[in-house]
Amino acid sequence: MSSSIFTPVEFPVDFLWGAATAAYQVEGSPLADGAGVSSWHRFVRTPGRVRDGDTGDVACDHYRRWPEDLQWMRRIGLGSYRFSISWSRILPEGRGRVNPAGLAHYERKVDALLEAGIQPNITLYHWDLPAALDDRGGWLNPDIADWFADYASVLFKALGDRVPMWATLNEPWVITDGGFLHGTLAPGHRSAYEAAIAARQLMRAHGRAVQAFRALVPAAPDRRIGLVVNIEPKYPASHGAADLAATARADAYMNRQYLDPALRGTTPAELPEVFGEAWVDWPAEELALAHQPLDFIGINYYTRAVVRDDPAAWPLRASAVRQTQATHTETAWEVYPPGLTDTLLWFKQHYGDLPIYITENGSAFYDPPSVEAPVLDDPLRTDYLRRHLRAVHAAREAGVNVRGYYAWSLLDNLEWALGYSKRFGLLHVNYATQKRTPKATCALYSQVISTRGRCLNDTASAPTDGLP
Ligand code: GBH
Repeated sequence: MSSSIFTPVEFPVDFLWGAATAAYQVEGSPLADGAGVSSWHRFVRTPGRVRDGDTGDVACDHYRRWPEDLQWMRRIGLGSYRFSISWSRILPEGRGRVNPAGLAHYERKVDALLEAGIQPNITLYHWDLPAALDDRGGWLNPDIADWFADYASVLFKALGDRVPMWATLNEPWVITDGGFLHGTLAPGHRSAYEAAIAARQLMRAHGRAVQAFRALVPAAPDRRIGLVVNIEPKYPASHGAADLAATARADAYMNRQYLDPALRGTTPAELPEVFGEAWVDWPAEELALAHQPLDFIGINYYTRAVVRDDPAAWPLRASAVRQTQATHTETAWEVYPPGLTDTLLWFKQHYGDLPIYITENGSAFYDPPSVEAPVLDDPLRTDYLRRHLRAVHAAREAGVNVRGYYAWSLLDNLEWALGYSKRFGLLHVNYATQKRTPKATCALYSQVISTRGRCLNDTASAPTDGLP
C-alpha cells in the first residue's frame, strides 16, 4: 500500500460525510421552552470574557431554524449531522426534573434527520454545563459522574432506539485547559489543581455514561458510542534533549491525557512533571472506570505545533514556535495538512484499529459580514478542505481505519471567547438577517461527497457554480 498523497483519491461508498455544530454555538433561544441557565449563558454575561460582548442569545437561531438548515444539509448531500444536546434544556437544574419540551425539541430533530436519510451523531456534552451544577462545583464535584450518567440515561432511553452514533464528551482537553487551567472558557478558572481534578471527573463521567449506554441500548452495529478528542501533533523544534522532552510533555498533556485513560486504562508518564504538585495519581478504580470499551473514537484536527523548551511557560514549560513561512488561518493556526495524516498514523500506532471518525476539521478565513453573491470566493478555505481530505485519504491508503469526516462547521457560529469574529461555516450566516449563503467550500464539499472525493484529483480549482 502506498501512503503517497499523490495516490488518486476515491473514498469507499460507505465513507460517512458529515458536518458538525455545537448547541451553544448555533442554537440561540437559550432559555426557550423551560430550559435552565447554562455555564455559557452565564460566562458570556461576565464582562471581558467574550470578544465584543457577543453572546449565544440568538447565534444562528438554529433552535428555531433547524428545519431550514436540514434542507441545506440535504442539498449539500450530507450523510450525517453531528450536533450536541444542551444539558440544561433536558434537565433545567442539571439533575432531577426532566423538561419534556426540551427533550421533544431534540426528538423532532432526530426524527427529521432520520427521515431525510441523514444519520444523527449526538454529542452529550459540548461545554455548556447547567449553571445549577456549576454552583455545586461542576466538574470539580465527584458527584458529577452520577449527574452526567443520569442525564445521558434520559437521552439513551428517549433516543437510544434511533440514534446510530453518540459521543460522551467533546474535547475533554479543551474543557480542562480552557475552563480550569487558563480560564479562557467557562467556568473561567485558573488553577492546575482544578485542571487535574476536572480531568479525573470528566473521565469518570465518560465511563459512567458508556456503562449506562451498554445497559440501556441493546448492542447493534448501528448503535455506537465513543469519545471525541482534539489532537494536535507535536513536532520538536530541534533534536536537542530539552526540546525533545518539551515535545513529549506537550504530546502527553494535549494528546494522550484523555486517550490513554480511555483506551489503555493508564495515564501518560509525563503528566506528573507537567502538573507538578497539583498532580494526583488516578486511583485504580478510576482508571478502570475511564477504560470502557468504545465503538469508535472521534478526532478533531485543526493544526499542529512545533514545540520548544520554554521554562517560562506555565505549567508545561514548552511553547509553540510560529512557522513564519506557513499559511495561518484567521485564528492564527498554521495550515498543516500532513499533520492530519500523521495524527491518524500515530493513533493507529498507539491505540490500534478502533474505527476513527474525523469529527471536526475546518478553518476560519475572512468572509464579509454580509454577502449578496450566491457563492463566496474563499480560496484559502477551499484549499484547506481539499488538502485535509487528501491527507485523510493518504492515511486510509496507509491502512488507518478512518471511516468518516465531518466538516467544522455547517454554519458560521459563535466561536466561544472569540465571539462571531471567526467564521468556520460551510454556510455563511448573515447575523443581521439570518440568511444562509453557501460558500465556495460548501459547493466543493458537496461535489466531494457526490464524487466520493474523485473531484479532488482534478487540477481545476473549486467549483463556483454553487450547490446542485
Ligand atoms: C473545536 O476546538 C471545538 O470543538 C469547536 O467548538 C470550535 O468551534 C472549533 O474547534 C474551532 O475552534 O493557538 O496554535 O496553539 C478546537 C480545539 C485546541 C484547536 C487548541 C486549536 C490551539 C492552536 N483547539 N488549538 S494554537
